[in-house]
Amino acid sequence: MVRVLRFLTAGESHGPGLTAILEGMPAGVNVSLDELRRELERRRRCYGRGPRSAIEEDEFVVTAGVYKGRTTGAPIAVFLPNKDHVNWANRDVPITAPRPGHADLPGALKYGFTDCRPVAERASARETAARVACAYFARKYLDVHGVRIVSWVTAVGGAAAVLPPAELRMADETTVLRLADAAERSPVRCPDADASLRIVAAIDAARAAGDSLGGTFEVVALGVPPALGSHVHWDRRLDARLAAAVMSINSVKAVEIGAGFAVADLMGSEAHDEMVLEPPQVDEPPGAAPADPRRIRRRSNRAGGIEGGISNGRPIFLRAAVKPVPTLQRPLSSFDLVTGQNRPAHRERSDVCVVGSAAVVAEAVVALVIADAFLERLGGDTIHRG
Ligand code: EPS
Repeated sequence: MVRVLRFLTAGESHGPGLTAILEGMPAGVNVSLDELRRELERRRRCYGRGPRSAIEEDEFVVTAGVYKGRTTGAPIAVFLPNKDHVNWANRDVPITAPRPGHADLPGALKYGFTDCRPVAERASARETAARVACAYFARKYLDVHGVRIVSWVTAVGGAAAVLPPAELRMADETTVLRLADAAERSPVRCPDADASLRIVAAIDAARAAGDSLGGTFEVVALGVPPALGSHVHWDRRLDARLAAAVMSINSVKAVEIGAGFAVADLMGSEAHDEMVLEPPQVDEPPGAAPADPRRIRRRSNRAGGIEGGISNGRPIFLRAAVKPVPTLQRPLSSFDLVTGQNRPAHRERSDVCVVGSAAVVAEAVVALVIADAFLERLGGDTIHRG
């Protein structure tokens, strides 16, 4: 289906830079370049990233769609130059031994390359900086509607955080905000301080061993009203759109919504979120709808805020799993596309763990999907009505 809010990104990891275009933003949303810089910084700074993150400062220029600090309704364009480009301009290192787990081999087979470099350059998670830039504008639009999207890391390489029960993380706003705040202070985006230390140690050990680590994270969107998305067609379902968006993040291999896989082991009576209609307020006008959403109370949120592909007014809760980065300093076995000989996979500078950054990118893509669903419902020339 045609989306109201669309975005495109272009650019290679070591090329001149990334270009992002966001089309469909309403006019009148206040934006700030400092806030956009901070959003990019949140993605970049997680412990476990490679030496590249010290080179790239994620400088950017907004070249269209913003006038005097407000969106104009026209496409927004952002260019993020790659600082490392100058260091790579004269370096042309082919990748002929594909890395297991990377796009190298399937990309080379698909496009008929024996050098996987063009595949690797575009498959690189550097591209996610452009998505975070687009999402900044979507988040500012969602701010107007009181929606807040947060994330935290739950485990890396088996080092798991001790967190409040999932039932609370899925449903209780105070718990969610407390975890989100704590994650912001952790070098690895983990709200459990003790687990943060264990994760840092695990990352150091993996780096020393020439290995890499994956993990899991959770994303919560607070303040999402009922009625976004739709049950009427598969591609309008909000859960399907969110799952696809999160699955599209480099290295993500699994996405759960609400209780996710755990529902498979539950009885129907345990899996769903019972509802109670509270009595009307005394000042409610006569004839108010019997199912006024403000009167509906749920005892739990195992549905993760979505039933039938439609938001139900409860927090939207997602969980995702990230695989370990496929570029290993102690490479796995592979073969050479040019010589046809078996040999270790290509090795080059890379990250050891990207779970924390992936969580920030997940916030971004969730914001883009929810903003799109809002605009679909409300229309979107301008945020100012009348
Ligand atoms: C990436 C490999 C690393 C990451 C890069 C994504 O870059 P390099 O190969 O230059 O060391 O740092 O991510 C970024 C530069 C970024 O901004 O996120 C990869 O192969 O996916």
